[in-house]
Amino acid sequence: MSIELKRVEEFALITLNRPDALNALSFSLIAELGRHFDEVAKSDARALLITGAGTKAFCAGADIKELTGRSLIAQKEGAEKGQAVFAKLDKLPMPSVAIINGYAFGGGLELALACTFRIASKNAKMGLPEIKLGLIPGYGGTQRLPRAIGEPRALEMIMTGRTVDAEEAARIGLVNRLIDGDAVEQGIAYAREFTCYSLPVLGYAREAVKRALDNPVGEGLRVEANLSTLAFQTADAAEGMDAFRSKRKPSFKDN
Ligand code: CO8
Repeated sequence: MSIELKRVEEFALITLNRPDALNALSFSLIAELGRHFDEVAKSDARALLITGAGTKAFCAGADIKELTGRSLIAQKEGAEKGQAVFAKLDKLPMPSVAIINGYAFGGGLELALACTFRIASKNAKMGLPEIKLGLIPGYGGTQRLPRAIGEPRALEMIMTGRTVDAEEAARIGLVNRLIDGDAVEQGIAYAREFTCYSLPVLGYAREAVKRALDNPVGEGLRVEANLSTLAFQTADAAEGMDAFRSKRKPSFKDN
């Protein structure tokens, strides 16, 4: 039972590897995940891919067996720790992709929602079933799900706890794309569609779009003006525009 971090070509790959419990996240696994995110942040990986071991589950959520018999304070600290670990994904210098290769429930879907993108195999099933346990999501689901799919659909998923299959997830924008075949290979192919561009400029795009959902539009537009001006100052912008004028392929250097 562990979380594996390895390098696959130009990517960091995290595999949640606890198949006997459908890759459920115990508190110690969440802490381990946080340490791996810190390591990835320092690496030169062009994107982080996260998937689950086996073909049955991405992650079936928080480890339910650990959730009982805890004091109110411990419970709140547990939620805050999980939220802080998942929030590290936003701060990574590179984008992240959740490859949802089976069940993604509760904290598992919340982990996927914290990634920049989500792709899912056709057998994937997703939901926030906490309500069936007498709970509500605690690792960011109430905040990130409405941002991804809108308030009415998010409220329905959270208040009914119902399971959404892969096709519906793609239709409502819960996942970006459905994949077929080897999940990691598909994840790599998906990531290469954007990691061929300048990493810092991709970072400005992520930051600007993130602010769109957190700020009033006027403030968001100011952020966009500042970040797009920063993008203009990069050597990669000079290269991209020169390549266009010279009718050649740009060669971005991440600076
Ligand atoms: N936690 C612990 N063990 C789990 C979990 C889980 N979330 N999910 C599955 N397992 C275990 C099962 O207990 C079982 O173990 P065993 O063989 O020892 O009995 C094994 O994994 C296989 O599971 P099933 O036999 O149930 O497999 P099925 O294919 O029949 O069903 C399901 C798969 C539908 C995914 C089913 O396992 C299920 O409903 N799991 C629970 C899903 C769920 O409710 N997830 C939400 C958990 S709560 C949460 O994530 C809250 C996050 C915020 C918390 C903040 C707190 C601090």
